[in-house]
Amino acid sequence: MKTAIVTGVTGQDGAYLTELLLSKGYTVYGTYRRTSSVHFWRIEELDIVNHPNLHMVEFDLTDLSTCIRLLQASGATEIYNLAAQSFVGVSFEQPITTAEITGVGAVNLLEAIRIVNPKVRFYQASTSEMFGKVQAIPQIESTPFYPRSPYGVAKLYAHWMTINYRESYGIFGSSGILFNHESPLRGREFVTRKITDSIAKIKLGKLDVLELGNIDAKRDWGFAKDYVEGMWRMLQADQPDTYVLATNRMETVRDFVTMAAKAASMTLEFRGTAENETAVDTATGKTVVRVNPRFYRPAEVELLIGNPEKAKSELGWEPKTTLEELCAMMVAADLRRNEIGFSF
Ligand code: NDP
Ligand code: GDR
Repeated sequence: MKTAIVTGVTGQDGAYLTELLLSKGYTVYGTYRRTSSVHFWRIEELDIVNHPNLHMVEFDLTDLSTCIRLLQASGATEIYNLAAQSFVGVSFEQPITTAEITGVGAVNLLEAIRIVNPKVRFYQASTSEMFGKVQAIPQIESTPFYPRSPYGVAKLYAHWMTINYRESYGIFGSSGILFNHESPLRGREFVTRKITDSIAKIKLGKLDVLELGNIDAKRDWGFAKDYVEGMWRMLQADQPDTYVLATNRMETVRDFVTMAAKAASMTLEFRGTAENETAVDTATGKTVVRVNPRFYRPAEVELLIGNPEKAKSELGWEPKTTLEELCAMMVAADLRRNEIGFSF
């Protein structure tokens, strides 16, 4: 039976990937950061926190010695590097921390592999944010990069270092350029979950207004559980490579708000433009959504849409969940949580 390291097991993808690997019989070393309060809610929700084959280990990606010792102690043959400062908005406020974790952190793991066991297979969580100011529609593996945030720049460094270690040392380093993927386990700072959680609160009378930034932004949103399957497939392939995982469909943030409201049996009417735009609940006449420029970013990625044809033909990977299904699943989960006062 195989052993894998999943960095960032407390995050959305870490939780789903660990669930998948455990179901395949893997032993998993899931890494988390020491914090003053425990934050295992995702692996608790998936009911895997006490799984006998899951070993939770304290770890920080910025500490090379920890990376080396983790590789030595675990005997893992696969590493999925999902740990990152992953919030684009925060990366403008904390560019150096973001570079250290999201950029250099990946190289700590690559160095550990080079030192301890160059046969270990490595997955790097790259991102559509590397395309940034897009140079082609839809984006594919060969589309030129143009990152628009400190996060995107840090991820691009880690992406190229993964390719460089592949070419320089023959390390099996694969990079998944994943477009936005969401789920009921998404952090509430990201726009889809912010919307589904807020719509649930508005529906239950616990919130008056949802404030958002650029609702004209367009994204290609898929379901995280579908995407972790693609990560695993990349490390089972014969050769390391780079793959786009996406749905090839894009919608605006405004469309996602409308969809979430519909899933909560609400109909919204948008009025005004730009920073004066609002949405009214047609049943009550109340304003329930408002644009607040406070949430605008210094530089924005206006649109992203990916073509996952290469992953389909070479890995047999395809997204299975529609955006409507995903949105309804998230709204249902947030209605349930808010009814019982769940606050993560
Ligand atoms: P999350 O933000 O939910 O999870 C990030 C994880 O990284 C958390 O477990 C976090 O731990 C951990 N982490 C942060 N800093 C460190 C550190 N210094 N040392 C060790 N662990 C650390 O992200 P997602 O699950 O959504 O994404 C997983 C990966 O995929 C990330 O690298 C992200 O950038 C990338 N990605 C995500 C996409 C998406 O749409 N979700 C799309 C493309 C790429 P803690 O809980 O302690 O903060
Ligand atoms: P993103 O996701 O930046 O694409 O990064 P996010 O959900 O934060 O933003 C998506 C788009 O929505 C716009 N937006 C808002 N965003 C947030 N968070 N809050 C708001 O109130 C709001 N209003 C409008 C944003 O400006 C943006 O255009 C995510 C992360 O998971 C990254 O780690 C990952 O690499 C990329 O997806 C692919």
